[in-house]
Amino acid sequence: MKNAKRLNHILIGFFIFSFLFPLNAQITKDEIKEKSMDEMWGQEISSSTVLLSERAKLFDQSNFGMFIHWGLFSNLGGKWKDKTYYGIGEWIMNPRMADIPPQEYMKTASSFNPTEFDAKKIAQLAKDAGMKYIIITSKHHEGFAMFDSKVSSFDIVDATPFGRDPMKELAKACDELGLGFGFYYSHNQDWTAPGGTRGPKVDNEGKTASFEDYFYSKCLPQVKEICTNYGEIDFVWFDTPGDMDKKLVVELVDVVRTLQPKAMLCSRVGHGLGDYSSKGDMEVPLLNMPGLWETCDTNNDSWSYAWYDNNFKSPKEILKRLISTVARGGTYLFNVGPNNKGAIPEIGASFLKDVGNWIGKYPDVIYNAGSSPWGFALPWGDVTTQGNNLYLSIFDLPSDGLIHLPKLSNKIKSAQLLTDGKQITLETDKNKNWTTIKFPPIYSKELVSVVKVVLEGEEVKVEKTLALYPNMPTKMHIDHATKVDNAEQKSIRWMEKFGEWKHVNQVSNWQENGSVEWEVDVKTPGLYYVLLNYKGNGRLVWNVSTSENEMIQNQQAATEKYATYPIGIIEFKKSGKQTISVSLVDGNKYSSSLNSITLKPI
Ligand code: FHN
Repeated sequence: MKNAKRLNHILIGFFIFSFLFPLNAQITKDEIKEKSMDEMWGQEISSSTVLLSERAKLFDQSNFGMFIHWGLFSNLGGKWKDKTYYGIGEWIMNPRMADIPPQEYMKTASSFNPTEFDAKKIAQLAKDAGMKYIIITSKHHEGFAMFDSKVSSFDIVDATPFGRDPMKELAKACDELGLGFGFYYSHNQDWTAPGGTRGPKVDNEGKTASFEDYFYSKCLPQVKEICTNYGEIDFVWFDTPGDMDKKLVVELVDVVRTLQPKAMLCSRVGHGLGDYSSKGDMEVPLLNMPGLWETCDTNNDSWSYAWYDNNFKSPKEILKRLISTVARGGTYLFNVGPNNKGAIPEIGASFLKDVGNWIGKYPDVIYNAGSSPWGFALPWGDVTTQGNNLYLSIFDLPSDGLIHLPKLSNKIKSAQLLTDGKQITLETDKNKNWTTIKFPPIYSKELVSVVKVVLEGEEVKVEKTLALYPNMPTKMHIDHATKVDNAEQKSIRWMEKFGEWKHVNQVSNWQENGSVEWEVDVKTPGLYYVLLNYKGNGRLVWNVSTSENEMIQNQQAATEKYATYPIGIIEFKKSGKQTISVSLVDGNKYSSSLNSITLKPI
């Protein structure tokens, strides 16, 4: 069903990154600081012919998969020579973390003995979590093969006391449980193979090694191995292509297409040769996106196991991010990191089981679900669809229990709260543009309550303008703005801890008369608090005005991190469509960066 909508978008280009990493250049530590890992992502896909194919089904319909980062880095767990390095654990050997020389790093394999690895248990966890497939690191940037590789002895069978091929065991366990299975493979970066990007520049004999040397002696043959020795696989997830030569990427893709015609390739293979687009790490977009795409996210802060990282996302947070990804039209690939013993940390595992229990009760919210007709999340939660049925997932129930659906033209046949196996019919009310569902005054123990709304009419008809809610704060991001004048709008991203990405759209570089405008449909006239979220320095004076010529102006502090500040109270005198605009009156015009405005009923 999502496919049908997607066919309207035959050519989809995600040309996001213009500066790519120079292949095989001599890299200094300073340059590494400059060339961040995001500059190596590849998000574009060139065609959507895959949309109708059988092989797209698993990805397109299941909407939820397990990602696993497991490697030699898991044995170190974020620690090197008694010192802890905070950030994504799989990058520990990088100069920005512990800066471990390749030869020294490779020796750590002799102490890697993950005796608690239990493929059946991991596959069962994915199944219990409601996930439909597993994608696991067969070789990450460190260059260590987590499978039995005949091409390199730097692999789990030859170089560790463990001596087993865990990928064989996991592929089999997935097959037995009816789960899809695929491999992550770092094709461009290889930090221990001579010639690999960011790897040694010379081989063991001191001879200069080119990228092609690495590619033909290790990368291509290993990809043949993972595509030959593990039965039918569903995915090959290449990562950080950087500016790899197209000819080489084409060769890799040919190998996968020949040996595993059913396997889907993510866009990070490079050169637009993937089947679906992979968003930036940990990025759940705010607006619906067409085409086949995925967001990969992790259950704590790091992708791989780090001893200190128990900042696990709660079951409710996971559900919110999963549902919102599906509501935007995407698929959610959620990562876990087994530890040095091969076991998945208990807290994260138990949270995933809670998620799975919830999905078991509300499968229609996730599987084969369509995106929200509103095109963005609503203040109380988000909406997914099955044909003409809306599934309202309520993350934050307003205190008056009224769930407002703005600008929905269809009449409602029925609205039912799905709870504890029972269906409770809810009262609904339609007043001009606003449909309201009355939530019963009962205590729901659900992480996220679900209301199924059956609509009249052939198709769902919604006008996609923003609305001002009378009973909840309405947060409007730059992504939702209808106009940006004389100021610069751009998407930015940064790492909180090393490798932990945050993404926002912001407006900065304010010129004379610079402003950002949002169009909102006001339900209830009255007074609303105005809060702005921004970063900058010193103190800033902001002006907020409406199309009814109401205006407030105030000064507030600014910090280098985004923070929310109250600006004052503004009045909406009439209901209906109005605009609200924000401008920077005084302060650093270049660096002051606005991210969102929130209007809160008093
Ligand atoms: O550098 C990797 C990182 O370690 C991790 O594997 C993520 C997962 O998407 N991919 C790269 C950075 O984007």
